[in-house]
Amino acid sequence: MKDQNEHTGNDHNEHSGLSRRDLLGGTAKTAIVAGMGAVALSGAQSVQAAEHGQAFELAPGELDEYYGFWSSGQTGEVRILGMPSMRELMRIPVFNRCSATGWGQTNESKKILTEGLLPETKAYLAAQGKETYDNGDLHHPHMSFTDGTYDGRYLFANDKANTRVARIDCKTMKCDKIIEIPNAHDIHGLRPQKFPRTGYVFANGEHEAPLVNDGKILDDPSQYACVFTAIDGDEMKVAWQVIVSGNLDNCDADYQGKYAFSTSYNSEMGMNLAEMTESELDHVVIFNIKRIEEGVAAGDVQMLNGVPVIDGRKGSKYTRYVPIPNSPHGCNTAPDQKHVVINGKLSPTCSVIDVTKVDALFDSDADPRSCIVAEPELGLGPLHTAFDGKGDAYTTLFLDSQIVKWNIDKAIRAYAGEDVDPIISKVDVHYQPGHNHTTMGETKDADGKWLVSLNKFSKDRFLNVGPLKPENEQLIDISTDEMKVVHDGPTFAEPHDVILVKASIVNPVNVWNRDNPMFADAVAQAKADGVELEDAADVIRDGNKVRVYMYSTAPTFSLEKFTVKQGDEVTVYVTNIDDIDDLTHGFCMSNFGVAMEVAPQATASVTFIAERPGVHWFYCQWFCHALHMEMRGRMFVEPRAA
Ligand code: RUQ
Ligand code: CUA
Repeated sequence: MKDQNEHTGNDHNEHSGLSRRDLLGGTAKTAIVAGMGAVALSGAQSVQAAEHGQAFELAPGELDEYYGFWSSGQTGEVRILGMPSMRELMRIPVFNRCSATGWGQTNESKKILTEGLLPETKAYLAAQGKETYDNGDLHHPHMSFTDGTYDGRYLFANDKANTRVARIDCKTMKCDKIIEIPNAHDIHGLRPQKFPRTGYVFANGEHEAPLVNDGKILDDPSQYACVFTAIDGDEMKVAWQVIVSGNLDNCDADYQGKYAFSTSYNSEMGMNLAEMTESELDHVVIFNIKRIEEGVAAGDVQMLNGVPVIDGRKGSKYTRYVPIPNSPHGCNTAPDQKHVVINGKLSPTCSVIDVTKVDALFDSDADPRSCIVAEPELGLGPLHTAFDGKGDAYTTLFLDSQIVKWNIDKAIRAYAGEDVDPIISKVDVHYQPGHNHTTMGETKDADGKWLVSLNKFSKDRFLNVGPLKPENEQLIDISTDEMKVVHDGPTFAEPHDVILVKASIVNPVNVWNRDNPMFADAVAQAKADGVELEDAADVIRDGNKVRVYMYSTAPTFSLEKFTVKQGDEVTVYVTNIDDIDDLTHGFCMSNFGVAMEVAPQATASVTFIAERPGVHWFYCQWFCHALHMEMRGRMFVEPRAA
């Protein structure tokens, strides 16, 4: 780890000599100029910025050019930001519990949160008096692909905390499926297949554990395994799994539909820090998708928890292990459809795999390292790499708090012995970047306009809000060789990863389609009860179960009161018959801990035990009308006979 400072000092930094405040001043001017055109210029620097910079601030009412789909790490949700303005547009609850929408409480969301859980997980949760988990750790949101670019159908995301994978329907921007992955532990890296389409969603189990984890093995790591999973993204079912040597961190797929790649930072299968970082080399596992499919079809599997599992450990015909310097992390396929960049983390290098050289690893006994065509030294702590579609790569340097821009072709020539420097420029970010992402950067349509750096620390960058600081995501103009940080965006835990998708690809609906499977159970129950949901004002008693059906239309509920008995299990179904854009109602049963969103043309339902006698107001909790306060009604709970 000698010469790392060669490129990490100020020699590549255009801003050297300026303080952070000076930089901010310049940034603010750039923003004003970019937003207003060439008026009110206040110095040479601003003129230049106006000529060369791209506008990122939008005037009121203007729409963004891209959707940004953000993960939120341990918050467990997905956030939608407009890009490049970086205005937060929406939050999509996924693995978390949401007070506003009732996610985790409505019957519709509970079905999604529980139906994909394994039987032993349900039993564990039942012992806690719970039906599902309340937390998740959502790292990697990625959109479905067709022919190497985003297709606007779905977003997929992992839950590292509780080993789940979720899908979001991009028509409604709601989570529509969650499955728990058997045999694996703590899903981390997740990527959809890019070609011919998604297809498979690849998911890495990060933490190794005994393959049959029944409490008989602790201190025999030779019986520990990590499992790679291919999920059928259309069905949201596990298609097959592969046991690997070492652990699994991040992954990506190629543009040919032949291979998937996963980094392993613990090839040693160490159980503590010293053991995990012991060897000089870890590896990338390359999965041969066709061979694995053939192996599964031929029955070369063991069935574990109903899933065909292939043995892909070292020496197997299904995988290859490419040695990579100590503890690689990010794994990013370039839009040139040919190169995969493996980020060094503990090594100051990135290793570039040429996918056209991978066939030889499987078809002959070629040296696994023969697919590596470049290994540029970039700086300290390379974690993730983004691309501009013009042959350049942008790698986050966690320890240096910088982004380094480098040229893939030059790195390949330097590796071959030519005297060229692949590094184009570096820019300081604030501070300690993890992921970064460019506009359309993980597709073949990368357009090289914007880069977002997701920084784990903000330190002194914002007003102090106490010991827990926000994180900081920065917008960087990459339309010229000199990268320019143009905006700081503080966020709550944790802006882990993001994708930036051209707005024209994403076409959500404005109101729910009444056929949406989200509330199909409610529709079926109403039918069985002889109730017309869109015209309902009914109370159906079924033993001690009571089903209350009402519709909402601003500013009234169709029932102004209803009566139940103490101890009844009450389910309230609300159908919002308003079909105007943006006319969401809510249903909140006060002092019952019950609240939910009911968007236009949706049905939502919630179940509770009416254990409190007396009069209880329910009210609309979404400001919908001038008479929104008046949008309320009463539930009367008759006391149990003494
Ligand atoms: S990993 S900071 Cu969870 Cu995305 Cu690299
Ligand atoms: Cu309906 Cu407020």
